[in-house]
Amino acid sequence: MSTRTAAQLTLNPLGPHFGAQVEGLDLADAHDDDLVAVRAALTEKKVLFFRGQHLDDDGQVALGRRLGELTASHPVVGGVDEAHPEIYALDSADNGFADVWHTDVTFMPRPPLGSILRAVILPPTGGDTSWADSQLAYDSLSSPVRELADQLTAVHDGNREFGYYLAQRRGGKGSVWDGDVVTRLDPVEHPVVRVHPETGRKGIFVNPGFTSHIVGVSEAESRGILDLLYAHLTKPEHIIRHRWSLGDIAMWDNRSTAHYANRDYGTAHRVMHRITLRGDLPVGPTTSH
Ligand SMILES: O=C(O)CCC(=O)C(=O)O
Ligand SMILES: [Fe+2]
Repeated sequence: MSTRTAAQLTLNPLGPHFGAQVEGLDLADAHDDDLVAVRAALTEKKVLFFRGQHLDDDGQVALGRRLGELTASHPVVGGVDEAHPEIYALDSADNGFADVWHTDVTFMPRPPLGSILRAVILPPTGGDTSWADSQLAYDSLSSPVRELADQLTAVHDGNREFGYYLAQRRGGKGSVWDGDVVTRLDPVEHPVVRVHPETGRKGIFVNPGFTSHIVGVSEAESRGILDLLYAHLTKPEHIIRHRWSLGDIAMWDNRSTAHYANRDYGTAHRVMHRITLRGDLPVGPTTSH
């Protein structure tokens, strides 16, 4: 059953807990009120889909600017072209894959608040993207494990995925991120459980893409704890999966989700364009200010 919010957005839920398709909204021609409602729905539903859209690169950037402050395309990967330094292209012909569960850019002190992804070229079959609800996953852990996770801090390290790119393709000079040119990917620490800055809900905030280890425990303990959290985060009950069509836009709250793009389309070509909204410093249950 679809529901109408105050600002007249029609949301079709994609599962019992999270994910919704927004019906009847042309993102290229949305009113300010509609976008306020989209922003609220994003926090509540965590992943939103808009079908049959007509956005090009300029339109995607313009939409992003109306929803928040855009970051550079990526801390170390350049924009899709000179005119669009905000657009991160994932192109299968240029090794652009995301077939590891991750939350975007958690290897920086301030990971993006959210991401907006547009299908540009799609394979005939395959290439679905899945999202996991990290708050639902946290809530369904047993309470002793929640209490353990609440106290932990993890290191996130972008060198594993992007160190080579910064050195080889950017000559050691990355993008401007939070006001500084990125020249090194120093590992950063984040709480293992993130308290959502808008709702106060807690979610698992480690991911196999970028988290290297847990602070203050043995290597074996770190591996065991992370494996437990990853297996739990990615249980089918915590996931929605999207089969892409051209014209689709996906938007996700990067503070409460992780995602994965299937690499199951052989040598077919797949290109996606992403922009990201600037986020804040992750806060944990025990973070003191
Ligand atoms: O290619 C996709 O579907 C998702 C890629 C990805 O991880 C991203 O855009 O952040
Ligand atoms: Fe991603």
